[in-house]
Amino acid sequence: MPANLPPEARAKLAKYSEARTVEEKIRALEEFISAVPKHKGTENLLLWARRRLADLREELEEKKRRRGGGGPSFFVEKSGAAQIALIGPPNSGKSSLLAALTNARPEIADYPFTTRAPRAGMLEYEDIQFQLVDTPPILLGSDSGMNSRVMGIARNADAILLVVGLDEPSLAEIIRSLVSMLEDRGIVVTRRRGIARITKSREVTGIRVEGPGRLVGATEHDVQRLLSQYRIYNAVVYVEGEVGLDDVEAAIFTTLVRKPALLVLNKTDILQSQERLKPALEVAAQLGLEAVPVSARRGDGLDVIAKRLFDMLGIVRVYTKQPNKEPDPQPLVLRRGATVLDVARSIHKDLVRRFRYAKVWGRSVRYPGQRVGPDHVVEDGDVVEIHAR
Ligand SMILES: Nc1nc2c(ncn2[C@@H]2O[C@H](COP(=O)(O)OP(=O)(O)OP(=O)(O)O)[C@@H](O)[C@H]2O)c(=O)[nH]1
Ligand SMILES: [Mg+2]
Repeated sequence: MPANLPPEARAKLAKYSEARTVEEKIRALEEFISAVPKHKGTENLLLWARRRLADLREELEEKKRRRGGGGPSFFVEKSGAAQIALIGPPNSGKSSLLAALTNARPEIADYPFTTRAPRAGMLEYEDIQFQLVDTPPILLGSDSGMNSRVMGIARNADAILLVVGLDEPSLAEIIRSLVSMLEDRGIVVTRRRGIARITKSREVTGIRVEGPGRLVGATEHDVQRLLSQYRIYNAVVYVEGEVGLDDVEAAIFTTLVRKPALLVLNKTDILQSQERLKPALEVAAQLGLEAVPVSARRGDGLDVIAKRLFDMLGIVRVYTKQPNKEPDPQPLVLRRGATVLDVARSIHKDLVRRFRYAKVWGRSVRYPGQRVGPDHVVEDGDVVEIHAR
Protein backbone atom coordinates (compact mmCIF):
# COMPACT_ATOMS: atom_id res chain seq x y z
CA MET A 1 0.00 0.00 0.00
CA PRO A 2 1.14 3.55 -0.62
CA ALA A 3 2.97 5.12 2.26
CA ASN A 4 1.19 7.39 4.69
CA LEU A 5 3.49 10.38 4.56
CA PRO A 6 3.60 13.39 6.87
CA PRO A 7 2.56 16.64 5.15
CA GLU A 8 6.13 17.95 5.18
CA ALA A 9 7.42 15.02 3.15
CA ARG A 10 4.53 15.35 0.70
CA ALA A 11 5.30 19.00 0.25
CA LYS A 12 8.92 18.14 -0.55
CA LEU A 13 7.81 15.55 -3.02
CA ALA A 14 5.51 18.03 -4.68
CA LYS A 15 8.51 20.31 -4.97
CA TYR A 16 10.38 17.48 -6.63
CA SER A 17 7.68 16.84 -9.18
CA GLU A 18 7.56 20.54 -9.99
CA ALA A 19 11.35 20.78 -10.39
CA ARG A 20 12.56 21.54 -13.91
CA THR A 21 16.32 21.07 -13.97
CA VAL A 22 18.33 18.03 -12.89
CA GLU A 23 20.01 20.10 -10.17
CA GLU A 24 16.62 21.21 -8.78
CA LYS A 25 15.35 17.65 -8.84
CA ILE A 26 18.39 16.37 -6.98
CA ARG A 27 18.04 19.00 -4.28
CA ALA A 28 14.30 18.37 -3.88
CA LEU A 29 14.80 14.60 -3.68
CA GLU A 30 17.53 14.94 -1.06
CA GLU A 31 15.21 17.08 1.04
CA PHE A 32 12.39 14.64 0.51
CA ILE A 33 14.46 11.65 1.60
CA SER A 34 15.51 13.37 4.80
CA ALA A 35 11.89 14.35 5.52
CA VAL A 36 10.47 10.82 5.17
CA PRO A 37 10.21 8.84 8.41
CA LYS A 38 12.10 5.55 8.05
CA HIS A 39 9.89 2.53 8.72
CA LYS A 40 8.45 -0.52 6.98
CA GLY A 41 5.64 1.46 5.34
CA THR A 42 8.00 3.89 3.62
CA GLU A 43 10.60 1.34 2.56
CA ASN A 44 9.53 1.11 -1.09
CA LEU A 45 9.10 4.80 -1.48
CA LEU A 46 12.58 5.47 -0.14
CA LEU A 47 14.01 2.81 -2.37
CA TRP A 48 12.53 4.44 -5.48
CA ALA A 49 13.57 7.88 -4.29
CA ARG A 50 17.17 6.80 -3.63
CA ARG A 51 17.43 5.05 -6.98
CA ARG A 52 16.01 8.04 -8.74
CA LEU A 53 18.50 10.21 -6.89
CA ALA A 54 21.40 7.95 -7.90
CA ASP A 55 20.29 8.12 -11.54
CA LEU A 56 19.88 11.90 -11.46
CA ARG A 57 23.35 12.32 -9.98
CA GLU A 58 24.68 10.04 -12.67
CA GLU A 59 22.84 12.08 -15.32
CA LEU A 60 24.49 15.22 -14.00
CA GLU A 61 27.94 13.58 -14.05
CA GLU A 62 27.37 12.33 -17.57
CA LYS A 63 26.44 15.85 -18.67
CA LYS A 64 29.68 17.17 -17.23
CA ARG A 65 31.65 14.44 -18.95
CA ARG A 66 30.02 15.23 -22.25
CA ARG A 67 30.82 18.90 -21.88
CA GLY A 68 34.44 17.83 -21.55
CA GLY A 69 36.43 17.11 -18.42
CA GLY A 70 35.61 14.51 -15.78
CA GLY A 71 36.56 11.26 -17.52
CA PRO A 72 35.23 9.36 -20.53
CA SER A 73 31.59 9.65 -21.56
CA PHE A 74 29.29 6.63 -21.53
CA PHE A 75 27.12 8.05 -24.26
CA VAL A 76 27.18 6.08 -27.51
CA GLU A 77 25.99 7.98 -30.57
CA LYS A 78 23.30 5.98 -32.37
CA SER A 79 23.90 4.61 -35.82
CA GLY A 80 22.17 2.12 -38.10
CA ALA A 81 18.50 1.13 -37.93
CA ALA A 82 18.43 0.72 -34.13
CA GLN A 83 20.68 0.72 -31.10
CA ILE A 84 20.64 -2.48 -29.03
CA ALA A 85 22.23 -2.61 -25.55
CA LEU A 86 23.83 -5.84 -24.33
CA ILE A 87 23.07 -5.96 -20.62
CA GLY A 88 23.91 -8.64 -18.08
CA PRO A 89 25.86 -9.83 -15.06
CA PRO A 90 29.67 -10.29 -15.12
CA ASN A 91 31.14 -13.01 -17.30
CA SER A 92 27.85 -13.87 -19.01
CA GLY A 93 29.39 -13.46 -22.45
CA LYS A 94 28.27 -9.98 -23.55
CA SER A 95 31.60 -9.14 -25.12
CA SER A 96 31.82 -12.61 -26.67
CA LEU A 97 28.42 -12.00 -28.28
CA LEU A 98 29.50 -8.63 -29.63
CA ALA A 99 32.58 -10.28 -31.09
CA ALA A 100 30.57 -13.17 -32.58
CA LEU A 101 27.84 -10.98 -34.10
CA THR A 102 29.76 -7.93 -35.29
CA ASN A 103 33.15 -6.86 -36.58
CA ALA A 104 34.08 -5.32 -33.21
CA ARG A 105 36.91 -6.98 -31.26
CA PRO A 106 36.30 -6.29 -27.57
CA GLU A 107 38.37 -7.73 -24.76
CA ILE A 108 37.09 -11.12 -23.56
CA ALA A 109 38.36 -12.84 -20.44
CA ASP A 110 37.39 -15.56 -17.99
CA TYR A 111 37.32 -13.13 -15.07
CA PRO A 112 34.48 -10.71 -14.24
CA PHE A 113 34.49 -6.93 -14.95
CA THR A 114 36.60 -7.21 -18.07
CA THR A 115 34.54 -4.59 -19.89
CA ARG A 116 34.87 -1.12 -18.36
CA ALA A 117 33.30 1.12 -20.97
CA PRO A 118 30.65 0.68 -23.67
CA ARG A 119 31.72 -0.43 -27.08
CA ALA A 120 29.72 -0.68 -30.29
CA GLY A 121 29.68 -2.94 -33.34
CA MET A 122 27.32 -3.33 -36.29
CA LEU A 123 25.14 -6.42 -36.73
CA GLU A 124 23.90 -6.97 -40.28
CA TYR A 125 20.33 -8.01 -40.94
CA GLU A 126 19.62 -8.39 -44.65
CA ASP A 127 20.06 -4.87 -46.05
CA ILE A 128 20.13 -2.96 -42.75
CA GLN A 129 22.36 -2.87 -39.69
CA PHE A 130 21.74 -2.79 -35.96
CA GLN A 131 24.22 -1.17 -33.64
CA LEU A 132 25.03 -3.47 -30.72
CA VAL A 133 26.48 -1.83 -27.62
CA ASP A 134 28.48 -3.99 -25.23
CA THR A 135 28.47 -2.65 -21.67
CA PRO A 136 30.24 -3.20 -18.34
CA PRO A 137 28.50 -5.83 -16.20
CA ILE A 138 25.51 -5.15 -13.97
CA LEU A 139 26.21 -5.98 -10.36
CA LEU A 140 22.96 -7.58 -9.21
CA GLY A 141 21.39 -6.12 -6.08
CA SER A 142 23.73 -3.14 -5.97
CA ASP A 143 23.14 0.59 -6.31
CA SER A 144 26.59 1.29 -7.74
CA GLY A 145 27.35 4.24 -9.96
CA MET A 146 28.41 1.82 -12.69
CA ASN A 147 24.97 0.18 -12.60
CA SER A 148 23.37 3.60 -13.06
CA ARG A 149 25.57 4.33 -16.05
CA VAL A 150 24.79 0.99 -17.69
CA MET A 151 21.08 1.50 -16.99
CA GLY A 152 21.42 4.87 -18.70
CA ILE A 153 22.61 3.08 -21.82
CA ALA A 154 19.72 0.61 -21.59
CA ARG A 155 17.24 3.45 -21.24
CA ASN A 156 18.61 5.22 -24.28
CA ALA A 157 18.72 2.10 -26.48
CA ASP A 158 15.89 1.02 -28.80
CA ALA A 159 15.99 -2.58 -27.56
CA ILE A 160 17.87 -4.70 -25.05
CA LEU A 161 19.62 -8.05 -25.24
CA LEU A 162 19.65 -9.47 -21.71
CA VAL A 163 22.64 -11.77 -21.65
CA VAL A 164 22.98 -14.46 -19.00
CA GLY A 165 25.21 -17.52 -18.86
CA LEU A 166 24.03 -21.11 -18.44
CA ASP A 167 27.12 -21.69 -16.30
CA GLU A 168 25.26 -19.91 -13.48
CA PRO A 169 23.57 -22.41 -11.13
CA SER A 170 20.75 -20.10 -9.98
CA LEU A 171 19.86 -18.70 -13.35
CA ALA A 172 16.14 -18.24 -12.68
CA GLU A 173 16.94 -15.92 -9.79
CA ILE A 174 19.46 -13.98 -11.86
CA ILE A 175 16.91 -13.42 -14.61
CA ARG A 176 14.29 -12.22 -12.13
CA SER A 177 16.60 -9.84 -10.39
CA LEU A 178 17.94 -8.45 -13.65
CA VAL A 179 14.38 -7.78 -14.79
CA SER A 180 13.40 -6.16 -11.51
CA MET A 181 16.54 -4.00 -11.45
CA LEU A 182 15.61 -2.70 -14.87
CA GLU A 183 12.05 -2.06 -13.69
CA ASP A 184 13.30 -0.16 -10.66
CA ARG A 185 15.07 2.13 -13.11
CA GLY A 186 11.91 2.56 -15.14
CA ILE A 187 12.72 0.09 -17.92
CA VAL A 188 10.04 -2.54 -18.48
CA VAL A 189 11.18 -5.51 -20.55
CA THR A 190 8.48 -8.07 -19.79
CA ARG A 191 5.08 -8.22 -21.41
CA ARG A 192 3.33 -9.14 -18.16
CA ARG A 193 4.17 -6.01 -16.22
CA GLY A 194 1.59 -3.24 -16.13
CA ILE A 195 2.64 0.36 -16.68
CA ALA A 196 1.33 3.65 -15.33
CA ARG A 197 2.45 6.97 -16.72
CA ILE A 198 1.45 10.31 -15.23
CA THR A 199 1.31 13.35 -17.45
CA LYS A 200 0.49 16.54 -15.63
CA SER A 201 -1.55 18.82 -17.80
CA ARG A 202 -3.48 22.01 -17.33
CA GLU A 203 -5.63 20.99 -20.25
CA VAL A 204 -7.42 18.29 -18.28
CA THR A 205 -9.62 18.92 -15.31
CA GLY A 206 -9.05 16.48 -12.52
CA ILE A 207 -7.44 13.09 -12.85
CA ARG A 208 -8.25 11.10 -15.97
CA VAL A 209 -7.33 7.42 -16.19
CA GLU A 210 -6.97 6.21 -19.76
CA GLY A 211 -5.14 3.72 -21.95
CA PRO A 212 -5.51 0.09 -22.95
CA GLY A 213 -4.92 -1.26 -19.41
CA ARG A 214 -6.95 -1.20 -16.22
CA LEU A 215 -6.67 -0.50 -12.51
CA VAL A 216 -6.58 -3.51 -10.20
CA GLY A 217 -7.31 -3.31 -6.47
CA ALA A 218 -8.02 0.40 -6.74
CA THR A 219 -10.65 2.73 -8.15
CA GLU A 220 -10.19 5.96 -10.07
CA HIS A 221 -11.21 7.70 -6.89
CA ASP A 222 -8.29 6.05 -5.02
CA VAL A 223 -5.91 7.27 -7.70
CA GLN A 224 -7.33 10.76 -7.41
CA ARG A 225 -6.92 10.76 -3.64
CA LEU A 226 -3.38 9.42 -3.86
CA LEU A 227 -2.27 11.99 -6.42
CA SER A 228 -3.94 14.87 -4.58
CA GLN A 229 -1.72 14.02 -1.60
CA TYR A 230 1.18 14.79 -3.91
CA ARG A 231 -0.56 17.97 -5.08
CA ILE A 232 -1.20 16.52 -8.48
CA TYR A 233 -4.71 17.63 -9.37
CA ASN A 234 -4.74 17.79 -13.14
CA ALA A 235 -3.19 14.88 -14.92
CA VAL A 236 -3.69 12.01 -17.29
CA VAL A 237 -2.81 8.62 -15.83
CA TYR A 238 -2.07 6.35 -18.76
CA VAL A 239 -2.38 2.65 -17.89
CA GLU A 240 -1.10 -0.31 -19.88
CA GLY A 241 -1.75 -3.82 -18.57
CA GLU A 242 -2.84 -4.36 -14.95
CA VAL A 243 -1.90 -1.42 -12.78
CA GLY A 244 -2.13 -1.17 -8.99
CA LEU A 245 -2.03 1.89 -6.73
CA ASP A 246 1.64 1.17 -5.94
CA ASP A 247 2.45 1.38 -9.65
CA VAL A 248 0.74 4.76 -9.83
CA GLU A 249 2.74 5.99 -6.85
CA ALA A 250 5.98 4.69 -8.34
CA ALA A 251 5.15 6.54 -11.55
CA ILE A 252 5.50 9.84 -9.68
CA PHE A 253 9.24 9.14 -9.46
CA THR A 254 9.95 7.20 -12.56
CA THR A 255 8.58 7.38 -16.03
CA LEU A 256 8.32 3.77 -17.07
CA VAL A 257 9.23 2.94 -20.61
CA ARG A 258 8.59 -0.39 -22.30
CA LYS A 259 11.60 -1.65 -24.23
CA PRO A 260 11.66 -4.58 -26.62
CA ALA A 261 13.98 -7.16 -25.12
CA LEU A 262 15.33 -10.59 -25.87
CA LEU A 263 16.76 -12.90 -23.22
CA VAL A 264 19.93 -14.54 -24.52
CA LEU A 265 20.75 -17.76 -22.68
CA ASN A 266 24.42 -18.08 -23.52
CA LYS A 267 26.88 -20.98 -23.26
CA THR A 268 24.64 -23.84 -24.49
CA ASP A 269 27.88 -25.69 -25.27
CA ILE A 270 28.66 -26.44 -21.63
CA LEU A 271 27.81 -29.71 -19.99
CA GLN A 272 25.18 -28.47 -17.48
CA SER A 273 23.34 -26.33 -20.02
CA GLN A 274 20.62 -28.87 -20.86
CA GLU A 275 19.31 -29.21 -17.29
CA ARG A 276 19.57 -25.43 -16.69
CA LEU A 277 17.84 -24.40 -19.87
CA LYS A 278 14.42 -25.68 -18.81
CA PRO A 279 13.96 -23.63 -15.60
CA ALA A 280 15.38 -20.57 -17.35
CA LEU A 281 12.90 -20.89 -20.21
CA GLU A 282 10.09 -21.37 -17.69
CA VAL A 283 10.92 -18.12 -15.90
CA ALA A 284 11.14 -16.32 -19.22
CA ALA A 285 7.68 -17.62 -20.16
CA GLN A 286 6.24 -16.60 -16.77
CA LEU A 287 7.61 -13.08 -17.14
CA GLY A 288 6.56 -12.79 -20.77
CA LEU A 289 10.09 -12.48 -22.06
CA GLU A 290 11.24 -13.97 -25.35
CA ALA A 291 14.30 -16.18 -24.98
CA VAL A 292 16.94 -17.69 -27.27
CA PRO A 293 19.52 -20.29 -26.27
CA VAL A 294 22.88 -19.65 -27.94
CA SER A 295 26.56 -20.37 -27.72
CA ALA A 296 28.69 -17.33 -28.46
CA ARG A 297 31.68 -19.61 -28.47
CA ARG A 298 30.43 -22.15 -31.01
CA GLY A 299 28.06 -19.85 -32.86
CA ASP A 300 24.97 -22.00 -32.22
CA GLY A 301 21.65 -20.15 -32.32
CA LEU A 302 23.20 -16.78 -33.17
CA ASP A 303 21.64 -16.55 -36.62
CA VAL A 304 18.13 -15.99 -35.19
CA ILE A 305 19.03 -12.95 -33.07
CA ALA A 306 18.96 -10.31 -35.82
CA LYS A 307 15.58 -11.50 -37.15
CA ARG A 308 14.07 -11.57 -33.66
CA LEU A 309 15.34 -8.06 -33.04
CA PHE A 310 13.88 -6.87 -36.31
CA ASP A 311 10.47 -8.33 -35.45
CA MET A 312 10.34 -6.89 -31.94
CA LEU A 313 11.57 -3.42 -32.88
CA GLY A 314 8.36 -2.73 -34.80
CA ILE A 315 10.10 -1.24 -37.82
CA VAL A 316 9.55 -1.44 -41.56
CA ARG A 317 11.90 -0.98 -44.49
CA VAL A 318 10.74 1.19 -47.36
CA TYR A 319 12.58 1.55 -50.68
CA THR A 320 12.07 4.86 -52.38
CA LYS A 321 12.29 5.31 -56.12
CA GLN A 322 12.06 8.03 -58.71
CA PRO A 323 9.83 7.64 -61.77
CA ASN A 324 11.34 5.35 -64.41
CA LYS A 325 14.29 4.49 -62.20
CA GLU A 326 15.28 1.52 -60.07
CA PRO A 327 14.44 1.67 -56.31
CA ASP A 328 17.17 2.84 -53.97
CA PRO A 329 18.86 -0.33 -52.60
CA GLN A 330 19.27 1.34 -49.20
CA PRO A 331 15.88 1.31 -47.44
CA LEU A 332 14.47 3.98 -45.19
CA VAL A 333 13.73 2.53 -41.76
CA LEU A 334 10.42 3.71 -40.28
CA ARG A 335 8.24 2.67 -37.38
CA ARG A 336 5.45 0.20 -38.09
CA GLY A 337 2.27 2.07 -38.94
CA ALA A 338 4.12 4.78 -40.88
CA THR A 339 2.28 6.35 -43.83
CA VAL A 340 3.52 7.44 -47.25
CA LEU A 341 3.50 10.98 -45.89
CA ASP A 342 6.02 9.83 -43.24
CA VAL A 343 8.06 8.38 -46.09
CA ALA A 344 7.92 11.75 -47.86
CA ARG A 345 8.91 13.53 -44.65
CA SER A 346 11.98 11.39 -44.15
CA ILE A 347 13.13 12.06 -47.70
CA HIS A 348 12.73 15.81 -47.34
CA LYS A 349 10.48 17.88 -45.09
CA ASP A 350 9.53 20.01 -48.07
CA LEU A 351 7.94 17.01 -49.72
CA VAL A 352 5.16 16.96 -47.11
CA ARG A 353 3.83 20.28 -48.31
CA ARG A 354 4.30 19.43 -51.96
CA PHE A 355 2.93 15.90 -51.75
CA ARG A 356 0.29 14.93 -54.38
CA TYR A 357 0.13 11.16 -54.38
CA ALA A 358 2.38 8.11 -54.27
CA LYS A 359 2.72 4.91 -56.25
CA VAL A 360 3.38 1.80 -54.21
CA TRP A 361 4.63 -1.70 -55.02
CA GLY A 362 4.57 -4.38 -52.34
CA ARG A 363 2.52 -5.97 -49.59
CA SER A 364 0.50 -2.91 -48.62
CA VAL A 365 -1.21 -2.61 -52.01
CA ARG A 366 -3.52 -4.81 -54.07
CA TYR A 367 -1.63 -4.41 -57.36
CA PRO A 368 1.87 -3.21 -58.30
CA GLY A 369 2.23 0.51 -58.78
CA GLN A 370 -1.10 1.31 -57.12
CA ARG A 371 -1.77 5.01 -56.61
CA VAL A 372 -2.35 5.95 -52.94
CA GLY A 373 -3.01 9.04 -50.82
CA PRO A 374 -0.92 10.50 -47.98
CA ASP A 375 -2.49 8.37 -45.22
CA HIS A 376 -1.75 5.02 -46.84
CA VAL A 377 0.11 2.79 -44.34
CA VAL A 378 3.26 1.18 -45.74
CA GLU A 379 4.53 -2.31 -45.01
CA ASP A 380 7.96 -3.86 -44.75
CA GLY A 381 9.53 -4.20 -48.20
CA ASP A 382 7.30 -1.67 -49.96
CA VAL A 383 8.65 0.39 -52.84
CA VAL A 384 7.34 3.97 -52.82
CA GLU A 385 7.45 6.60 -55.54
CA ILE A 386 6.41 10.04 -54.33
CA HIS A 387 4.79 12.46 -56.75
CA ALA A 388 5.00 16.07 -55.71
CA ARG A 389 4.02 19.41 -57.10
N1 LIG B 1 31.68 -22.22 -22.78
C1 LIG B 1 31.40 -21.00 -23.18
N2 LIG B 1 32.07 -19.97 -22.68
C2 LIG B 1 31.76 -18.73 -23.09
C3 LIG B 1 30.75 -18.48 -24.05
N3 LIG B 1 30.66 -17.15 -24.24
C4 LIG B 1 31.59 -16.59 -23.46
N4 LIG B 1 32.27 -17.54 -22.76
C5 LIG B 1 33.37 -17.33 -21.81
O1 LIG B 1 32.90 -16.64 -20.68
C6 LIG B 1 33.91 -15.75 -20.19
C7 LIG B 1 33.39 -14.35 -20.13
O2 LIG B 1 33.15 -13.90 -21.45
P1 LIG B 1 33.00 -12.36 -21.80
O3 LIG B 1 32.50 -12.25 -23.18
O4 LIG B 1 34.25 -11.61 -21.45
O5 LIG B 1 31.85 -11.98 -20.77
P2 LIG B 1 31.27 -10.53 -20.40
O6 LIG B 1 29.85 -10.71 -20.11
O7 LIG B 1 31.64 -9.55 -21.45
O8 LIG B 1 32.07 -10.22 -19.06
P3 LIG B 1 32.26 -8.79 -18.36
O9 LIG B 1 32.86 -7.85 -19.34
O10 LIG B 1 33.12 -9.06 -17.20
O11 LIG B 1 30.91 -8.37 -17.94
C8 LIG B 1 35.10 -15.90 -21.14
O12 LIG B 1 35.98 -16.84 -20.59
C9 LIG B 1 34.46 -16.45 -22.40
O13 LIG B 1 35.36 -17.21 -23.19
C10 LIG B 1 30.05 -19.62 -24.57
O14 LIG B 1 29.15 -19.52 -25.42
N5 LIG B 1 30.41 -20.83 -24.11
MG1 LIG C 1 32.66 -7.83 -21.35
